[in-house]
Amino acid sequence: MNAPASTAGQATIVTRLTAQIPSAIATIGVQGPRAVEVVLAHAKTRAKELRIGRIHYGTWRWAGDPTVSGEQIVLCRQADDLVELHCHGGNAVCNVILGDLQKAGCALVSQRDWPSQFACPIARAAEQDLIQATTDRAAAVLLDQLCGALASSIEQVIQAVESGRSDLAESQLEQLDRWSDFGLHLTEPWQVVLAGPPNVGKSSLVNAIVGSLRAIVHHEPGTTRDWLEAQTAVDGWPVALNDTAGIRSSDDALESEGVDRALGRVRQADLVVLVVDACRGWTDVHTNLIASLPERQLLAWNKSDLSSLEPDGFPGDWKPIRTSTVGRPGVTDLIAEIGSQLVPRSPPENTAVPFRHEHGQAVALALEAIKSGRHAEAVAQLRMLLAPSWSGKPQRS
Ligand SMILES: Nc1nc2c(ncn2[C@@H]2O[C@H](COP(=O)(O)OP(=O)(O)OP(=O)(O)O)[C@@H](O)[C@H]2O)c(=O)[nH]1
Ligand SMILES: [Mg+2]
Repeated sequence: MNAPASTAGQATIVTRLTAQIPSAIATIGVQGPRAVEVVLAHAKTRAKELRIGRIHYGTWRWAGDPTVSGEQIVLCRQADDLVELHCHGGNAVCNVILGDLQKAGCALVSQRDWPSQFACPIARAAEQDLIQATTDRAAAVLLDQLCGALASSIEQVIQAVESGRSDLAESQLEQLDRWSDFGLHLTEPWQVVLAGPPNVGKSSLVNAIVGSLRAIVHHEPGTTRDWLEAQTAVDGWPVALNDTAGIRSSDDALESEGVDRALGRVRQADLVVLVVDACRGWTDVHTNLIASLPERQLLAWNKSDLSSLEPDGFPGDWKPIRTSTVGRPGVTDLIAEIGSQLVPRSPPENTAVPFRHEHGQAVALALEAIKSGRHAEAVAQLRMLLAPSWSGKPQRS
């Protein structure tokens, strides 16, 4: 029978504090009146008690079979009612330990519901997003927000409005607004899509950029059927590279579905790399694709090892990048160009960056209000971002 979740009316809660992805090490937090008791019921350590601030090495005995030699763990009691448990970071290991703690009566909560030491909702959000950050550069920007860059900038805007300096407030808000799109991509990678006719080398380029044989490459046109996403980093920023089916009309229902999906990816992309086979040159497929391209677009003149002809025959003012996946010439240039299109200017240290939809939305609404002279409304929008009880939804008045 499960033990009661609390001896004092308060639940003992458990969560995985590190990202929910396979990693070398994971940290599990247990907090509440029974935290020490439930951990010690499974943890085998030399110590008879867990002293606050001391590190204890031990093993975790599985509830399923206590005779199986357990998982190595490190325990650290942070407070009377808070224990951190460090273990190997595979999902299977974490899930077993979390399951054992639930069976012992702990309530499993999400990271969002884990008590934070920060009262400011912006710092709390940054703390949560920092856990999910997949690159050092994204983490550094989120750490700046955790340390108060965005919150203090919002306070400055409020001060400027309240002291009658609405011009200053407007320019500060415009400055913040410029980083809103960038900020969203710190945890939601930029979507880069490679598109073009069959056999031009889209899958080969994806593999060359990510540095592994992620996508199937074959000399037969029509190899890639569904789209495929590969997570990577470009210039230190998180990017999802999307390989797509070669675009052509086909009687094959499966291939047509793949083409429709490819066009869907193109329409949703942050940046599209249009791929041309240097031996075949620009085609009608490329011309037809132009109307669906987002603002950010690049032209890869691929298989340049097979043709020495200068790129030609395309409309507009494209600046094609000659690439070859044989020996990779040009691939480095393509990666650099993707990086500079996505993030033309990196934020200097301590830049205030709205990093959640609700931040960007509140900044945009406050800017709109300031521009129309509705100063009180602008202040209300911004104050909501700083209110400890804020639910995360800006209100339009
Ligand atoms: N010589 C040369 N061959 C290339 C290059 N890039 C791709 N290839 C070859 O071209 C063929 C097609 O490559 P893929 O990467 O499968 O082309 P794709 O555009 O993904 O093709 P679909 O999936 O059919 O749309 C394969 O035989 C590749 O080895 C290149 O830069 N140079
Ligand atoms: Mg392919």
